[in-house]
Amino acid sequence: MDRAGPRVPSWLVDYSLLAGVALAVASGLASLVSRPGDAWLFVLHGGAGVSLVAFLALKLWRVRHRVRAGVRARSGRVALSVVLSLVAVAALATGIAWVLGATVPGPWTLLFVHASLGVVTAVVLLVHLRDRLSLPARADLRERRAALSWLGLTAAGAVAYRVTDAVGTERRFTGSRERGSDAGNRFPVTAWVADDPDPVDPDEWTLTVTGLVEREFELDYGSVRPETEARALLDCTSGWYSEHDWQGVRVDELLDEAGVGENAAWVQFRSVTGYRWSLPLAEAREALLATAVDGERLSHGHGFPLRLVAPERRGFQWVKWVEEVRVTRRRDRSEWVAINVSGLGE
Ligand SMILES: Nc1nc2c(c(=O)[nH]1)N[C@H]1C(S)=C(S)[C@@H](COP(=O)(O)O)O[C@H]1N2
Ligand SMILES: [Mo]
Repeated sequence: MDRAGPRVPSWLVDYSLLAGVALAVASGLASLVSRPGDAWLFVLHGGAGVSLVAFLALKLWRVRHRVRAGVRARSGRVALSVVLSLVAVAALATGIAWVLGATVPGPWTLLFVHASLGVVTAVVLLVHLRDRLSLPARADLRERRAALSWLGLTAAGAVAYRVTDAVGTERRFTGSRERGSDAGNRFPVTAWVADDPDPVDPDEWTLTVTGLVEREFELDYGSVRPETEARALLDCTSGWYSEHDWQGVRVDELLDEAGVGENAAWVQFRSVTGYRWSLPLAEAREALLATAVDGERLSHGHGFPLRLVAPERRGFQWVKWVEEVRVTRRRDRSEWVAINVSGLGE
């Protein structure tokens, strides 16, 4: 085995890589549903990512001869390892580039590309791992110099993380950059996956309040009274945020008019497209169904005639083109599917 560089035994490098990828992927996925108290998730994610750079560099350096031999012998296992290295390096590079302020042309943000590569890395790693990880020999564990080298590598990762964080462009703790705040409808229009309905005709549209309520009712566009204003920040998981004054009707008022039933615990907001999301009852009461932003009527792209404003929730939960408010007893798990398939095949 090549012993150049830090004296960390190779099994410890492997376990560190495994732990780093597991942490990075878990914190990355969890960050998609993050709330304001979750800043630590992003620190963990960045720290795991940057530490991976050091361990991955060491590993690739040590296996370089084996890889070269494997490529010459056309080994399938080595081919998989090469693919794994490429996607892992690409995932790390796109993540760091995003923090440093880079962008890519095309329909996807660099942050989205990074997240996709991260998920692919985890999947390829699982395949790569079948028959590879071996348990460490006892003697290895007692080697003090190895432990110190390991700490050194990890610390180098932490320092590198602080540096990239400090030189990066201005971002929220979620990594998102500001776009079009306080400028009415002039902020990005985004679909979670494929939702792109035809404009909703306000003369044919109604809002229904239904489910576990005493008096189900239906409003037409003219009967929606946008008398409340709320300042709230929309933070899309694709990497931008925008803060506005939203005008609309408080969900609270609609629920009081309908009379919430005894076992009610959730309120679901359903789009004309089938896209839907629920908030716990108490939180839903505080939410707004907006007809306007910064005093401008909502544009079609932003959800006209009515969109949910769910402060402190990530953007994908701010359902657009809402036509139904449904009070329920249990969380509807199918909404996780609905957000991913609505609009597909249209
Ligand atoms: N019906 C519906 N609502 C939706 C989406 C969608 O695809 N369909 N996308 C969500 C996502 S991912 C975000 S970030 C915000 C974006 O709102 P905007 O397009 O007004 O900026 O809307 C959310 N509401
Ligand atoms: Mo989003």
